[in-house]
Amino acid sequence: MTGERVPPGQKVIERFPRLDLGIIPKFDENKWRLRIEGSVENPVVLTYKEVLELGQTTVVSDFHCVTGWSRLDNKWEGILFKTIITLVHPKQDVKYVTVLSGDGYSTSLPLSELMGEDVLLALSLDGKSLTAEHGGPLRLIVPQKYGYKSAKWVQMIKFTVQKELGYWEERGYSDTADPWTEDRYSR
Ligand SMILES: Nc1nc2c(c(=O)[nH]1)N[C@H]1C(S)=C(S)[C@@H](COP(=O)(O)O)O[C@H]1N2
Ligand SMILES: [Mo]
Repeated sequence: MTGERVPPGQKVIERFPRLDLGIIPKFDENKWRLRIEGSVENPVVLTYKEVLELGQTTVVSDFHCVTGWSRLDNKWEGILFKTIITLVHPKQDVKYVTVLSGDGYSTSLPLSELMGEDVLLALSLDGKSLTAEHGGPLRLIVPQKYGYKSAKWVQMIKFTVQKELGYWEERGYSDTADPWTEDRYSR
């Protein structure tokens, strides 16, 4: 497997497919809020404007959906997840983060796996603001995991001590979701 660009069982596609539950939350720039709460010293509620002011980074990464397609070299622009840590100061015993979306979707990850330099709260893709179909205005991007960890339409980020299973993880998909070991289903 050394040197392989694409994980086992994946097929590279050019166009970016859309995959979700079929509900696209309405985005009203004035009413939209990002809530960051849970076991933190300093919970915050940010407006869209405040999110734009957090400072942005560009990361080029590959995206692997558990259903078998991969899209390579996606140029995401957004806020490094790490930045959120300095904003809210998670308490000492925090181990996980649950991300909740406007369509009722959720996913969760160990805090340690969100600290990578390629984990973003993305605002744009390939030079354009994220379209509603792809999770605009704000989505999570975790390139090292199957796509179902990359929650679209993020509205709340919750720091937790105990693991909370996400939408697909509750329905039999792997909670660790590592594309390189074809870690697709929970065992
Ligand atoms: N809010 C939300 N995020 C979601 C999903 C969803 O149904 N709702 N589907 C996930 C899955 S399974 C994949 S593969 C990617 C697809 O992202 P795309 O529609 O931008 O291609 O979004 C993920 N994030
Ligand atoms: Mo997916």
